[in-house]
Amino acid sequence: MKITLIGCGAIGKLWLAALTSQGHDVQGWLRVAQSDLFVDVNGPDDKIFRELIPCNNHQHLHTSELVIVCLKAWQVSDALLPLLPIIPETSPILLLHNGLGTLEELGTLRHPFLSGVTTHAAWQDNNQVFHTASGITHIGAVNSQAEAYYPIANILHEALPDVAWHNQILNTIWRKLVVNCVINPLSTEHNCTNGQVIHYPEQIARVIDECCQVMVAEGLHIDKEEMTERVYDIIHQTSENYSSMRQDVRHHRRTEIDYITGFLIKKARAHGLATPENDRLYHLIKNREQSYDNLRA
Ligand code: KPL
Repeated sequence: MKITLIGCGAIGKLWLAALTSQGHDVQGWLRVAQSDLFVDVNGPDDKIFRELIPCNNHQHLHTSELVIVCLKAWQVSDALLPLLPIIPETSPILLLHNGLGTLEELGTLRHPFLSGVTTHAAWQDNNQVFHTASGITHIGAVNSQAEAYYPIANILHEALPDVAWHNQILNTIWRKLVVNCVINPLSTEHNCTNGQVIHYPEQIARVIDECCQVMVAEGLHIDKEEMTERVYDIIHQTSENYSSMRQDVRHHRRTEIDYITGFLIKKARAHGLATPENDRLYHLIKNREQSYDNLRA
């Protein structure tokens, strides 16, 4: 299958390596165009992938049968909008990122759009990617044109298991949003690992309660107790990790707060709901971002 992968961070490179190994005709797509990229991925099973992958070929993009976008949420619309006229309108585009709100930024969706979340863990040091934990990638259609593309889940599963297809992917993504609304800002506020977030149970409960109210108002199915269990499970499973937001703030990078807590707050306002704890965390993270923006200015 001919595939273009936009965004070549740790998770993007994981997919580049896995799909190339599976025999697919894959190219990477970088913001600053380059003709190839050296991909060096070290798997959890000591499997090593080291290959030069072609990049930024317009003809390849124009004939790609699948486009995967592995960018931070705030990068998606700027990167994807100029490329949409080049991508065949029958080729599905899969967005894989934390948070929600990017689809709204893309306007009318002519292509089949899929969305997904992944629990694979990978980090990059000196251009070397370490795939530290295997996980599950949940994907599904977000517009009617994409509903027929469920066989993509099998193709992706053969390359980088597990991949699961969901008929109600928005519900799955919202559940991941709740996990991120809890762990990401709290681990950043308290400058701690995901595991140490457990020391703030009242804050956790307030964030979950507000998120569940918004989900109900959105007409989504949610059970608060089960959601709370899910959040604590992820805290335990990733207890040694630092959340992506805590890492972004530590490295003075823009965070995904607008697409996580910010998205939740926007939806809450539309339903006339108050979200005081999420508001507080949103402003706290925005102030942190502002403080290092000021340092740069
Ligand atoms: O998705 C994550 C993130 O850090 O962005 C969690 C689930 C919190 C794992 O670190």
